[in-house]
Amino acid sequence: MDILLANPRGFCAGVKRAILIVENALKIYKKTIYVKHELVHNQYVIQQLRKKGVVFVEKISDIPNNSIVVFSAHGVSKKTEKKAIKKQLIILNATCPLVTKVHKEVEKASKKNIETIFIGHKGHPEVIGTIGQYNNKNGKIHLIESIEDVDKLSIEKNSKKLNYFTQTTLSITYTKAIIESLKNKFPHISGPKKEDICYATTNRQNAVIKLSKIVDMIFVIGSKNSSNSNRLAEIGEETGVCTKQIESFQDIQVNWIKNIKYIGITAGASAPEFLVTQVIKYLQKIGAKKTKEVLGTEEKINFNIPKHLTFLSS
Ligand code: 2E4
Ligand code: SF4
Repeated sequence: MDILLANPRGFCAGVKRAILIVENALKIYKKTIYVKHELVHNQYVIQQLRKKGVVFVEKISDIPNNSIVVFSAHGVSKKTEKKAIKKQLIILNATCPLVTKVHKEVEKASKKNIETIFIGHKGHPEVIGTIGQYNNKNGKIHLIESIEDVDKLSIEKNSKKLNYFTQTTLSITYTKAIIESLKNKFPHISGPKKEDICYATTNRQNAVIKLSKIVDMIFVIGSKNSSNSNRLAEIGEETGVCTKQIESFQDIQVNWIKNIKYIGITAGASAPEFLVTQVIKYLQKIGAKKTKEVLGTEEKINFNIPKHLTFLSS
């Protein structure tokens, strides 16, 4: 058996930035750092930060007044931000800049009273945060998840203008199909030039598709609540190659890989590289021979962290 590694895989610029914000905040403030929601959707990242004293909460009301709060990479609604301000919390915003970009677009539509359609997964924190930028009693924002939802959509009859935006981690192919059906039903709808799906999501999905052409099985390393990891597993499966989503090497069952000659590995944007290394080591222990990277789009994107948190990082 040989191992083929998807490239790019694993941490994206938004995740690296979020983790650096929390790590530097720990060093600078030397106080408990509270994080609203899991900073990123990976249980190993969360475990490591917990060990360093970080406290994760789901509600702002669970944080003592005047404490330090970090907003997770998925972003928060205006309401949540207001609650944090009211409690006089010091806010460190680890929302990915590419999520913030969508927030600003939705906010603009809200201010202009433009009825808006948001494509995303119900209940996901990014979706709650982004929809929560639409703060207008006269306008409306509709959440849709599928083509069937487009069929069911009813828009105000006198709505001359209509916008759409999307979650950053959706499936490229399926989202294109939803947008096409939106455009068929509402020819006057307008949205971003490209969907709001980010560069990292796009590159990781393309890398899995490339991998699927040369392997007999794919491992996607990523937690079950990670939308972008779930999409990678779905896309792998859609190519017809048996795909297993795993948290770590411990989830691997030897009988899965009995007759496998080429095994592909990728990791979601929130999955640390040490989990990939562990899987490789485990597979080598049970007989894997060569390991090779399958190169896709090179990534050079890097996001700065807020200036007051930078002096520690070189
Ligand atoms: C924010 C936006 O959104 P997803 O569930 O994929 O988040 P995860 O934490 O797994 O990945 C990082 C991230 C954060 C992706 N997009
Ligand atoms: Fe930002 Fe994209 Fe990474 Fe999400 S997957 S944190 S939008 S770079």
